[in-house]
This record gives sequence, structure tokens and C-alpha cells, in this order.
Amino acid sequence: MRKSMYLVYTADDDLNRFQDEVESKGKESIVYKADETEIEEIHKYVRERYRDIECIVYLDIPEEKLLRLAVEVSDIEPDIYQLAVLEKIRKEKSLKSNLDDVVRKDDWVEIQLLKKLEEHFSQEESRELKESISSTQGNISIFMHDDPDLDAIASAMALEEICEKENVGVETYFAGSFGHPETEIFMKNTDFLINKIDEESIEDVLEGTKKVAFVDFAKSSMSDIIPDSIDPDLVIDHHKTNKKIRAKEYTEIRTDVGATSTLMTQHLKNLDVPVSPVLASALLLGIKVDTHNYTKNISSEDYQAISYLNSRADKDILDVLENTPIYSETVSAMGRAISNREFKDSVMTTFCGKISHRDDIAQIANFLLRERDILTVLVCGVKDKKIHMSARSKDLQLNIGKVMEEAYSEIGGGGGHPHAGGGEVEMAQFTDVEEAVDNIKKRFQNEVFDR
Ligand SMILES: [Mn+2]
Repeated sequence: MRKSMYLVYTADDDLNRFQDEVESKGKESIVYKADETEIEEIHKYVRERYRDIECIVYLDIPEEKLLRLAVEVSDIEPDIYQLAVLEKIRKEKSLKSNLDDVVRKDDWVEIQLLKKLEEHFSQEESRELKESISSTQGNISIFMHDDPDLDAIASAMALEEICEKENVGVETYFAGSFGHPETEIFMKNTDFLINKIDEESIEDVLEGTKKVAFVDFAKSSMSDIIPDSIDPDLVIDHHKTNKKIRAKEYTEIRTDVGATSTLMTQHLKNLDVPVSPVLASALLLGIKVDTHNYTKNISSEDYQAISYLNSRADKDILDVLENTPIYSETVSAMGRAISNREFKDSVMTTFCGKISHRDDIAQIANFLLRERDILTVLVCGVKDKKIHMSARSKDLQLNIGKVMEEAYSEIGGGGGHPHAGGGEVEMAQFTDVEEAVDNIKKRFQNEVFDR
């Protein structure tokens, strides 16, 4: 880059922080005080150094003077970016036509104010979480849903870390199995311990615990094992749910962020809990999987968490998990899904028989959605006496989460986001698989085409 200099012409005196920032980006800055420097001096400087000057900022300069400065500067070198910051803007039109941008000081104040408030409330939230943990007279049990992905695992790890800092005993539990290959690889590479539970052992666990925390899910009905009667004391989640869920002590359900890992990263940061390289990698991967490689449902808070975690993460772990292998059972199921696909307009439905991991159908649906001219995909598979469904859509007119919810609420359950959804139904209510799959496809099509 040829230019690398910032000039500031200002009525304010103290711009040390601004100058430090500019310097940290490898650039030079020169501040001219408005009461000491004549306009001609600035013009002379610009004429001499116009090749090096990238930008000129005018801070609180009277409009008349500002216009004279700006017009002359663009005559010398139109490529210099000229920005003015003013308390009040009167001649907006002529200012905007002669400068690259004009900003009202108030707007900055508002943004800074909002940032401050957000910081404060995030701190408050963390303080409440800490309070709820440290006041526990006994152990805390963390539960994950039955098919934990890296977001769930990383969030549980982070919550354990906070409990340990508060000297509160903690264990993480889940039922079901690891249905994501990257989860399995990650668990092999860490010594983080997750206890598997079943219908029998859960009673003992619940009896021996003072508080129950749900991470990355909010309702006991999301798990086949956790009794519906269990009301969690703490819930930290980012999924959309129908009901207004309130945990007994601490509820944080933030549908505007992409991952629970983002919320946990904020807590770790706010509470000054050191983040080990393994934990940082897990949280980073948690955000990655839940935002489909940082492309969906990602918010500015997710980006902030990513930048906090990036420098702390273990690059080897990230490397290993970058190219996740696919289970060979998943590839076989994909083969069956491909040969069984049926089409109606831009909608594809297919059945892939038995699946070994719940996530299989999601991966298959993601892949099939790439077929040309296809906008919506439904993939079904059988596991544990249930038919599981995964749906994806690129059709902006369609809310696939709603479709799934309405199509299957009578015979099972469904839900999700506008572009991705899922559901499941018990097989027992049908005479055989074929009837079940036909019924499921029909319900899906009725819902899609009736809209
Ligand atoms: Mn999640």
C-alpha cells in the first residue's frame, strides 16, 4: 500500500488513544489543532505529501472552514478519504457532496452508550450465573441432550470450569450416543469426562445432586431419559422454543446468538475464568458447527467470541477436526437416500432406511439440497423404533421449522429454524415402515404446498 497516513484536524485536544490505534495498525497519524494551525498550512502539507495521505478526519471544525478545506483537498488528490465528525450538521447537502462521509457526534455517543449497556448487562448475567453456582450446597449436575454436538459439549466443559472455580462439585451427563464424527474425535483427544446415563442410573444421579443445569437445550422432553417432571435450576440455550421456559434459578435463552458456546465464552470472559487451549478449541468448534461454518445464524456476539477464542485455541485440535471424516454407515445411508429420492416440483423427499446416527439424515439433507433446481428436501431414516426426519430449504417463502412443527405435531413432534428443521415419530402407530414413510412424506408435502 502506498498511502499510510492519517491527518486529523481537530478542535479537541486529546486524541492519544486514536493515535495509538492508528499506530498499532502500522500507520502514521498527525494531529493538527484547529486553534493553532491555519487552513493554508494543512493544504500545503497535503500538496507535499498527498501520495502518503490515506485519510483526513475533521473533528468539530466549523462548517464554512470545513468546506474550504475539503474542496481544496479533493482538488489536490480526490482519492484521499475525507471524514467529518460534527456536533450539529446544518448544511448537510453541501457537506456530503464535498466530503466522503459526515457523521453526527451524537450517533457515536449512542453506539458507545449501547455498547456500554450491553457490557454491563452481560456482566450482570455472568454475576447471576456465578451466584447461582456458588450458592449451591452440594453438587451440580449438567445435562446435555441425547445427541450432543460440539456446541453442547463445549458449553458443558465451560460450565464445569466455572463451577470448579467456585469450588462446587460438578459432573456432566448425557443419554444416547455421540452421533457426530467430529464429536467422537474430539472426545478421544481430550480428557473431559462425560458420564453416560440410562433410565436406571438417572434416578441415583438426580438424588445425589442439588442443582440441575441444562446446556444447549431447555426442556426435559428433548431427552428420552430425563423425566419430564424434572425442572432444571439452570438453563443456558440458544434454540427457539414454543413455550416461555423459566428455570428455577437461572434462565438464559438467547435465540439471537448462533451457539451456546458464544454465551459460555462471554461468561468465562466476564468472570475471568482462564480458558485452556482445549476448551477454547471446543468452544470455537461449537460455534462453527452450529453456524454451519460461520454462515448461518451468526451474530456480532458470535464474532466477538470467535476473536476471543481464536488466539487461545489449540491449532492442532482445530486441524484434526477441520476435515471431519464421514462414517461409512452414513455414506451407505446416503446411497440409499439418493436412489430413493422422489420429486414434486422443487421438493425432494426420500427415505434412507436404518441410520446409525441421528445426524446422518441432517448431513444427507444438507448434501441433497445442493441438487440443481431443488429448493426443499426431506430425508427420513429409522433409528430406535422411531422415524427421524430432517428437512432443509432454500425457499425463502417457506419456514421449514414451522412446516415440520405443523406437519408432525399430531403424530410426533417437529420444529426448527426457517431453513432447517427436524422431527420424529414413533413407528408403533403405523402397521409397517412403508406406511409410516408414506404418511410422513404426505404430511410434509401437504404442509409445503398448502402454504
Ligand atoms: Mn447449540
